[in-house]
Amino acid sequence: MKNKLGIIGAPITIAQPNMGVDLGPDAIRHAGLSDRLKNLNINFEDYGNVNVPMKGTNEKDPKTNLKNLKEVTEGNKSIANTVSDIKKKGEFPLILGGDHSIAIGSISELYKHYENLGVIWYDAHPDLNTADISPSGNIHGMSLAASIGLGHDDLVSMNGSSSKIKPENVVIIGARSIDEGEKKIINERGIKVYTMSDIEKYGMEHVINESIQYLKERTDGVHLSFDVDGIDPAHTPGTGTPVEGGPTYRETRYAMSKLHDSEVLTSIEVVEVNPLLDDGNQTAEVAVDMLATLFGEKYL
Ligand code: EXY
Ligand code: MN
Ligand code: MN
Ligand code: MN
Repeated sequence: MKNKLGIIGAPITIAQPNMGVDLGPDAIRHAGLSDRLKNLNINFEDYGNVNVPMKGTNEKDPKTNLKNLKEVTEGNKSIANTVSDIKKKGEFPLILGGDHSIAIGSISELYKHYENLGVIWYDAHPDLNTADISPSGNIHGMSLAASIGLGHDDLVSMNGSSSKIKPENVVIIGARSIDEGEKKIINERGIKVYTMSDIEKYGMEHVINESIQYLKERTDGVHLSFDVDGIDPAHTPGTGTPVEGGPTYRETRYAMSKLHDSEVLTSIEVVEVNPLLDDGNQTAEVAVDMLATLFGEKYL
């Protein structure tokens, strides 16, 4: 990897209802991220955790059908500002979540640095809900929608214009829990989705190679938004919305190794690690294995 890695923790927790996902950044650090990076001779600086609002409720605001909109928006603006500082230093952003709403803040800054920023969304869920179709009002299920310009204006127009990521520059991998409204958006907007059934049918090698090729042809940067619930919960049980029947640890690590070798990635975030729901610190340890692989660690 050419440039220095700039690491931040983004401990937003109130875009989803479980206690504990704010501990995700420190669980990942505790799982030995820095030692693995040092062993890879990666030059990095860890800037600690962004200060974000922690207090929220599990109540939907009847006016917006959203939970904690003001606080989630405020927290994501701080994340966007911190990502901007990292980009100004010419460093490679690595953002440790926190729930998946942090992608609203990270992408609202990252897109400014590219003509056509691509996004790989490794996740059991597409996170394409908006306030009027969401079954929960949890904003962590709306972060990709906001990034392609769909949803509440506070989320969509955060930190700049409303059209940040073009739908055709998105690839979702591992989806296996898709709400009706999200299916409609995927079809209407022509978003490329490899569901778990596609992975079973074609194999992970085909899926990741095709995804890399697809994005190489149409983008000048690629952001990896990695939700640990994208992996089968047998390997990453410490997360708030696990969905059975996901890609294995090995399939995922293989995909990460191909992403490393392709050198297409220009930023990475890892989200939804919740140590309070975990078996020991297993989920953060798996996240660190995936990050080490993304930065060049080889394995048998
Ligand atoms: N689709 C469901 C919702 O919108 O509430 C569940 C979303 C889970 C989102 C996690 C971050 O991936
Ligand atoms: Mn390398
Ligand atoms: Mn997600
Ligand atoms: Mn998910």
